[in-house]
Amino acid sequence: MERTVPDDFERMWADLAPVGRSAVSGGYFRQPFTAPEAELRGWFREQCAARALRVEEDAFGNLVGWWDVGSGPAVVTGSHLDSVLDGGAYDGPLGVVSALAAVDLLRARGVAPARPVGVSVFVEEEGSRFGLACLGSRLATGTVSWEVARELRDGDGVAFGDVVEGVVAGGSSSLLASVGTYVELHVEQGRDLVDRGAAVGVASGIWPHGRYRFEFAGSANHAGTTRMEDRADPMLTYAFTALGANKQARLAGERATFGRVSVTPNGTNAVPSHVTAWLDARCSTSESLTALVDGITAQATDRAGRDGTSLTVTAESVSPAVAFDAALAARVAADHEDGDWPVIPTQAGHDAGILSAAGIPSAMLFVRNPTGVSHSPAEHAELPDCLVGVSALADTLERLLR
Ligand code: HGY
Ligand code: MN
Ligand code: MN
Repeated sequence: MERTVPDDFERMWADLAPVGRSAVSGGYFRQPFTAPEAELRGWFREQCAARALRVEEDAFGNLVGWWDVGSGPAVVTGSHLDSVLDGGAYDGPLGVVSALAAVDLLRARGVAPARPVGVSVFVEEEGSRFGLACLGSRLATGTVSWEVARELRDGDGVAFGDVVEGVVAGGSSSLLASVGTYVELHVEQGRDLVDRGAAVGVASGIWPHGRYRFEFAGSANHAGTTRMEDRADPMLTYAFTALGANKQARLAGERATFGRVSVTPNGTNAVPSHVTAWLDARCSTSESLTALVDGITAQATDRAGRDGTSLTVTAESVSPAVAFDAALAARVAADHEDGDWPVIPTQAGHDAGILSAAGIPSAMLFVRNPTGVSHSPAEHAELPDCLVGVSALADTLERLLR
């Protein structure tokens, strides 16, 4: 039976729908090197085999399915298959499924690429298990070293190095050596395209952003017998800090979030001894990011002084602003039947940003998200928009492969 492109997209989407899905929330738990993620990687290999794409895996588990045609620098497109904890279906997989469907569409159009084409899957884009976002692409570009990455630990203390070495031998990567241009299609994580009435858009750049570990230390004590004035309660310092961060970000027109917290000993009837919380901060400029994090830290330190607690702040990762190749973005966005596609910035991090910063000309396509909700089970894109995205990606590849 001949498979049509919409059919293939829907079939692939249906293949992925149950993998790693929580029966409770309907969200996805697809952390790297867990069973659901392994199933997705197996599925990707099958899809490549069905299309006669040669699969190459690097030492870190990053995958590229190669369509070995033409010569010279390759055009690679793809995204990631891992999710945040209780994430949506689209963040990552939409880019991988669309890339496979776009290869089908190019072949159906009879396009003979002048250059090799690759479909990529990068590992641990979300940093939901080992803490560092875009870990696979950082390793593949040499942005982070194996020596640093192998020591990153998940919540159970398992080291990335041990997990990866269980899958493939750790080491270096030459996966991207032949890549001339990278294109990542992604569900939009805001409502810009909704507001503009456009099904697809092109990325101009990524806001600078970072993850910061705030460790508050106090004194454990009895919740009943310890007088309120005798406590050194790190929970209070943390609570004040979370409220202060929100207020400072709102006043500055920037973004600050405490979305993860760990309490020791985490007992109902004890004043805690330690609270560790992670700040995710994102700003329009590097200067404003530094100012915001400094401001939040100063306010928290002052409060710790008054609470009799102490605070240590560690920047776990800071990603500078990404300005995607403007000429490439313009080339991708211009002169379509429906006019020019909008070129818009994003506050979300992406592997394409890592590759761009590493000197690989990169572009991103966004597909409209009706509510803008992302990193949540409610994340969504309508099927007709997804199919417009596949066709937009195929058009983009055609332009780049000429
Ligand atoms: O967190 C982020 O911005 C991304 O989705 N990894
Ligand atoms: Mn994400
Ligand atoms: Mn993503």
